[in-house]
Amino acid sequence: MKFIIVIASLIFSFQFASAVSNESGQIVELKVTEKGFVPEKVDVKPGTSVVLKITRKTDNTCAKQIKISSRNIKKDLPLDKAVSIDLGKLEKGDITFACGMDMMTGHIIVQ
Ligand SMILES: [Cu+2]
Repeated sequence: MKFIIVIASLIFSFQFASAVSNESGQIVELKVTEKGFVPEKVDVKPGTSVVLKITRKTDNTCAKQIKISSRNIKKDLPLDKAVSIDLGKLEKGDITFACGMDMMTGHIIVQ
């Protein structure tokens, strides 16, 4: 329920961003396929509020969890069901995400 409100308010702020404020937000969609996390690299601008939306599309993967060590986040990824992770406003740097065993990784590059 909380995620729905977050997403709804993000969509709302997108639509009115230019008129009301210069706050920027972005929903980053990731998929888990046989190749791993797709896309493997995501570029965002510093100061952007990011919500990750991850959908696992295959059972043929070890990435049935996503782990973001720098944020102490570990979440199960059910098949074909989008999981949202609100990362808040991102500062310059590199956020690494991985499967539960750190075998498959990807990056959010903030620059
Ligand atoms: Cu793994």
